[in-house]
Amino acid sequence: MTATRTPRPVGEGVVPYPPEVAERYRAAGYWTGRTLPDLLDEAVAAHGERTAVVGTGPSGPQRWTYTELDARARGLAAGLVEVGVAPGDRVVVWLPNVPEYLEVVFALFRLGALPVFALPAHRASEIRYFAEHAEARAIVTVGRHDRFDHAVAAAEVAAEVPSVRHVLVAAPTAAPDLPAGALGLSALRRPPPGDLPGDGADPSSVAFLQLSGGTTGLPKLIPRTHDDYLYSVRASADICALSPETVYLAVLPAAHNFTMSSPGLLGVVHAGGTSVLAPAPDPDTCFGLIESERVTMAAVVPPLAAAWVQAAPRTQRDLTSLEVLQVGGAKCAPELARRIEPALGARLQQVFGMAEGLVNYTRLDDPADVVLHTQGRPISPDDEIRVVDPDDPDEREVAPGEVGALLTRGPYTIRGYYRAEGHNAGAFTPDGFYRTGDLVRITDRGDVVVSGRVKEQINRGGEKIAAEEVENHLLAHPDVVDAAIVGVPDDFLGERTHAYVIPVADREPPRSAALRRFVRDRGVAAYKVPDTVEVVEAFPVTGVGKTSRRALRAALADHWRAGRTASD
Ligand code: OOB
Repeated sequence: MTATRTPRPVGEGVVPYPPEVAERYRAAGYWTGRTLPDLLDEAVAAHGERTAVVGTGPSGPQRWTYTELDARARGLAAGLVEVGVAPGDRVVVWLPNVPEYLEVVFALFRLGALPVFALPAHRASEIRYFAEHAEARAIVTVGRHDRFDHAVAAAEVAAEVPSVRHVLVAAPTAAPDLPAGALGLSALRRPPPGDLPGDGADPSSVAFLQLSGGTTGLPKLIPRTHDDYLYSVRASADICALSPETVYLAVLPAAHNFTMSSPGLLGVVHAGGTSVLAPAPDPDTCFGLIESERVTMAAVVPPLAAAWVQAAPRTQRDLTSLEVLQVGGAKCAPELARRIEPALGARLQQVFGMAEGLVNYTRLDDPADVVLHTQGRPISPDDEIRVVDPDDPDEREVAPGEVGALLTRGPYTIRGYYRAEGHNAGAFTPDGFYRTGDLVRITDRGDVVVSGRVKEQINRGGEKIAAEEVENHLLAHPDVVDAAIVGVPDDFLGERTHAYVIPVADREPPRSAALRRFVRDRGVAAYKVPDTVEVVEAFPVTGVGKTSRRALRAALADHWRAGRTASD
């Protein structure tokens, strides 16, 4: 590992809520002055002997009560302190859905370190960027998972990023097969101590950095405070009627905002229920867990909901415990929405949220029409919503019920991305509204209907892809002079990616398979590799492209559609 230097404190890159606004949120009772470690303390006090988490980790199946989870988190926190992880340090958490995820995250909260959340699908290029941007002290990951050795990739990143001192691996206790310099988590577990440095954390401070889908070349990090996040967790748990009887199946990656807090794993901790971590999202795995753990609630993206609906009639598994299926992350088509309850015997709840803050839910007692055709309404009476004309430089509001761009501000929506001053100037209005990039209309009842997007992002079945990021990877190829990524309709995913690539003149043009492999080999998440690549001599549209990338992408998307219609 290269020489380390002292990372700057996290607060430096954070846009705070204006003091008078913060005061208002406190006075309204949204911000209660509690912290994420307090959340676990409260669960231990009220529900200590209830099962907190069930799942299969590197050391096999696990089932921990709240008391056990807390003891493990405290013990691990003590070990982390010993190796030098200190309050304020950032730690990249790159874990699949294993029970150790909750142990690690609460250990970091306990010692006042900040998780930087990564998705299991991320690869070295994303992890390197998060570690660099957050000046992370450590990376916590697993060994081989999903045919990929995360620990080896993490060790490579650690060798390149000066701030990173440790690679910590949730590995089998008996046979930890670790790259040089990495430490197994089991070697760090100590008897749980009493006090830990994070126990007295400032509730208005940043608790962790969450990941954004991204609209530009590099993904942004989202600083969330204890106060704002816990408000969204408590209010979500209430809206979704969580109780100690709730058994929540975490199907999507645990670190995603949907799985973590809508109401997700943390909502379950608040309610004293049980979280079951699904090792894979397929119907076989999940139906088996629904039956064996008597799961009452799960959260999925639309393509998974469709796969479950399709598999349900043939399953031998008993799914009768499932009461609610949350669907979100991408638009749930009404045709799919209608099939959920008949196929799965569970009520549908639509969730339209974003890691930056705002989350909307259809309510459990909403009429069928609202649940099928809208994405629900915001959590908080103080979520401010403006629907504005996307083409109006003054961002004037559209007439009630008309489609426009959604701007929002509220008690759990950030005021700026982390260390992103330039980007923030465009992503937020001067008075602190977040420009979501979503096109919506608001119904008479006040429910939100998502109808499209103005941001340069592709929503591939809930996985967000910034066109520019993928274009930059293609442009790194020596035989490529230009590239444009567009989203094209896909029956299963809603949308998939298509790349138009212009090769260097007078050379053998690269093949599409080779270009896809090139992007993958640069160490990016597989979902970002273009689904199809078309090598073209020039962009097959004229009169655009010189003005803006945005106009070019739009014209190319039209061109793709026109080609389909002509040949169908
Ligand atoms: C969730 O969070 P992110 O940060 O991965 O993505 C946010 C974006 C939204 O701005 C919107 O473009 C899209 O994902 N989106 C939806 C949607 N839910 C999210 N578009 C249409 N319909 C929906 N129901 O995706 C997320 C965070 C918390 C809870 C749920 C989802």
